[in-house]
Amino acid sequence: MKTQVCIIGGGPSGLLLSQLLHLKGIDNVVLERHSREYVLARIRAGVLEHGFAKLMREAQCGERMDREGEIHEGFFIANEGRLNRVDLHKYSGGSSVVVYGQTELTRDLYDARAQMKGQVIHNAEDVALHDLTSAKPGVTYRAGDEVVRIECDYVIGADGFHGVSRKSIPKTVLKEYEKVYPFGWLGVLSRTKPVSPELIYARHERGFALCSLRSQVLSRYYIQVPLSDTVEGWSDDAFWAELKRRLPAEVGARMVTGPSIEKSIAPLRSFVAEPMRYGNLFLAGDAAHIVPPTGARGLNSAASDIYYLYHAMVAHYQRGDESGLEGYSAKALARVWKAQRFSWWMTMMLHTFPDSIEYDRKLQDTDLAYLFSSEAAMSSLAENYVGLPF
Ligand code: RFL
Ligand code: PHB
Repeated sequence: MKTQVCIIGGGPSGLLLSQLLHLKGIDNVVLERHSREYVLARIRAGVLEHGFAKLMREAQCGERMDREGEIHEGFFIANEGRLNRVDLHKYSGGSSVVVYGQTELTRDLYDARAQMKGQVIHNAEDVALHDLTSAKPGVTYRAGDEVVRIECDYVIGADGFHGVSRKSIPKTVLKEYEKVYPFGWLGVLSRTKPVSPELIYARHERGFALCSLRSQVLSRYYIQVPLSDTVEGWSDDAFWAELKRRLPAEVGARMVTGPSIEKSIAPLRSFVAEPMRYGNLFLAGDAAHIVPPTGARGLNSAASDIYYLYHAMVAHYQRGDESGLEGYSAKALARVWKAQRFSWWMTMMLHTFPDSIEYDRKLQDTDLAYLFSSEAAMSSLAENYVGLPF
């Protein structure tokens, strides 16, 4: 099989790039290890930047997002039993974020790919990358007993943190930066009315909690848990009781509880791999970088990679202009590191660290006190949360 661009990974990064390239007449194939149902069962991001939303519209996939997504102009930070509002609209010069689930966004991308007869190959096993530094790299995968080889100009590694692409770059070339946090987030999705129309990030000595939502009838809640905890060890009742304990009393009192329809634990990690290009392989999204979810940056950082790659590919194929591809890694990493800084800061400020000393907790108090007393600090938070320009 021959194509121009072979994309590994049918998550949001891979599908969005596939759709954008197809619309510009650039032939591509997506290889996804799992089934469509499996990918759509993963509950992940909920908050999108407008830059991401714009890219979805450009990909002709924005219709349902614009109809069903919610515009949020602020969120709350709860501390010491009180709610403090972050006015994103005011402090970001009139911007906001879109609350629309990654599951729905991925479904929209799959539907668009199917409608345009885009090639998305599911259940592609044993994907392997070959000849990445040659002018004609190849990708092989197994479908049942058959091994298929795809010849292409470029390979895009959009196969997430555990994918094969990043691992195909020699260790002598790749530098990895990593920080692992000593806790995870236990998330519950429930068909209940959200406790607050806007998100609540709660700092509490028992651990961080987050009240988020997918719509006005679908809630998404998280609590910080030790890494040794298991999903089986947390009954729904225990989850709701712990969540309420970590929220201001008036918020806990109005919480509507119900059965969980999804429950999972995600460890928190900061990670960056440099460079994001090796020969004719380009990494994008979680394949190259991970953030703890506290700043809602993960998927949004993937979006800027896709934006840069898309424009670089179009410049190459339409005008023979190589500058975008040559500058991709440096340009993407500059924005990636800013998202890393912001996510790290939000995480450090709002979580309870098992080994923290009193001095650390005083600094957390001071960070929050400064935030809510300084217009400059508030503007910095708002600017980062709504998303830095691409
Ligand atoms: P994905 O979504 O992991 O998709 C990669 C795809 O590649 C496939 N794959 C392979 N395919 C072929 N061959 C192989 N060898 C393969 N190995 C893997 C996988 O099956 C998969 O389908 O990466 P992508 O597309 O880069 O997207 C990244 C986002 O998923 C991620 O950054 C966000 O979910 C992070 N995130 C959030 N981001 C935000 O911007 N806003 C949020 O509010 C937000 N909340 C979150 C989050 C992530 C969370 N978890 C669970 C980590 C909340 C949580 C709890
Ligand atoms: C979510 O709704 O899943 C969500 C929202 C905001 C975050 C992280 C996750 O910071």
